[in-house]
Amino acid sequence: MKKRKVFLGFFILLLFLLCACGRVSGPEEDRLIRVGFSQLGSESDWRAANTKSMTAALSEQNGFELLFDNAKQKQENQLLAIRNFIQEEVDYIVLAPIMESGWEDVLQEAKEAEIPVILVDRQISAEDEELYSCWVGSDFRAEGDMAVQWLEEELVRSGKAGEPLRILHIRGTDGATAQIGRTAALESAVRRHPEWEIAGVLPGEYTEAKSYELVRDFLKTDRDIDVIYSENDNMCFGAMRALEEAGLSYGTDGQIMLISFDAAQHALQLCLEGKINACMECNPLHGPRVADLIRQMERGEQPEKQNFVKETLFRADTLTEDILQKREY
Ligand code: GYE
Repeated sequence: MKKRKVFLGFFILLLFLLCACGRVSGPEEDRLIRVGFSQLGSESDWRAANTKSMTAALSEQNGFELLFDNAKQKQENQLLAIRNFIQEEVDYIVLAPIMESGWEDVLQEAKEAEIPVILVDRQISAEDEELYSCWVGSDFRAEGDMAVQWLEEELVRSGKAGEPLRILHIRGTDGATAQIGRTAALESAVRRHPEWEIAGVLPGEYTEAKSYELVRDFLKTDRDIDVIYSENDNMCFGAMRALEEAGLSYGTDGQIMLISFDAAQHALQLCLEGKINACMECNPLHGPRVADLIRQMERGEQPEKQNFVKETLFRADTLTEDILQKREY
């Protein structure tokens, strides 16, 4: 009897010790990776899809603790957010930079705090490549080139190649990589085509409201437009509203051709209906890609510095309900 009690006591002690040991190694294994994400704003459908993808991928369930900050389209808010993440001693900083310039100081601070920085979506212009670990996003120049190529082909198809063409250009936020690339593609095409003319350049800041106001005012003095090149879907929606109010028709059956970027759900639906002639895809689903980059770095691997996603152009004349149904955003 006594022997049995001693044995039981010993067994309980052993169990206790095992549990205690388990507890020492437990939190290390289950530790969540702390990520501070500075999102630049919530200006567009693209951005909403991007935020959704990022927050879903960097969830607790997937092993992350996410500190999220929406900078409301202001760089100073992003600088504040990053400094806050450094204070919080996060494991990684993810930055969707509103524009390319102005990041050197704050990223130097992150570097000194030994916090790796991952850029997502747009890029930065800093000469020191060591200021960030890697970047994932789109090739915006290639997007612009594809859109312009569609226009060239469309003009050939409709027998209008070589005729004068007036283009209204609605630009995204100045200095953003997406703006720089898409604008450069159009400007280079205009240089190739002496018969093409930029009728006006409107700084739409990627929002529907701003674009609507600018196009509405523009049309008061100039209605002789053949094409609208809108650097995102939401600005295209704003332009459509202004055109309707001005009594101008657009789309496949109208007098003005519309080219849009992003190709999010609503824009694609309008493209299917023939209201937008061509939608250039810009993929916002970077969440799983960023999570993957972090996991690679956690394993001690150095991911590729630049990671481009593949994209395609949708045309009103070839888009189908079936394609639309299969889209994720
Ligand atoms: O095209 C636009 C958004 O940087 C790719 O930003 C992104 C752009 C996108 O506001 O809708």
